[in-house]
Amino acid sequence: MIKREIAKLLNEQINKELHSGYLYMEFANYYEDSNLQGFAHWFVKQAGEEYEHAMRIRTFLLDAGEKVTFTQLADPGVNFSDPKTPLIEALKHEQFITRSINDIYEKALDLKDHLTANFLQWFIQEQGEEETNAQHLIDKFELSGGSASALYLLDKELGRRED
Ligand code: OFO
Repeated sequence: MIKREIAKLLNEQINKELHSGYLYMEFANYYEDSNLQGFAHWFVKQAGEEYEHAMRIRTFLLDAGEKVTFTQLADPGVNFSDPKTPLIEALKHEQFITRSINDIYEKALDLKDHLTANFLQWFIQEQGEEETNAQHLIDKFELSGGSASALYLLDKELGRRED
């Protein structure tokens, strides 16, 4: 049994993960429109991961005998004027998700819900990796120094992301 309060937070976290995917697909739309198909591909892959995160929480809740409910996804509400901005927004978004996961983890520990706390360890690790990846994208973009040829090569590299 997991605590009711925790089940509610995990349901909300499903929505946040789905929203992350929705947001990243909008980033991909922007990059497609900017002829940066490699960047677009990278964010399509990331959106797929977000969907998997949502389903991982859904399965956990169902296995614990809890009801799962989805709510409406918010408009991504993004409007970019240059290709670096989505990368910065992605890092900020991952930091927001990390705080959200950490809050649920701390609440689970407060309520002695060790099953959920243990389940969330995977997400804590994953968030560390996602923040690192988001920072690396910014670093690589900055290394390109605005040069079209360097951006072209970075786009090619990002287009090779497999998972
Ligand atoms: Fe689900 O890890 Fe990103 O947001």
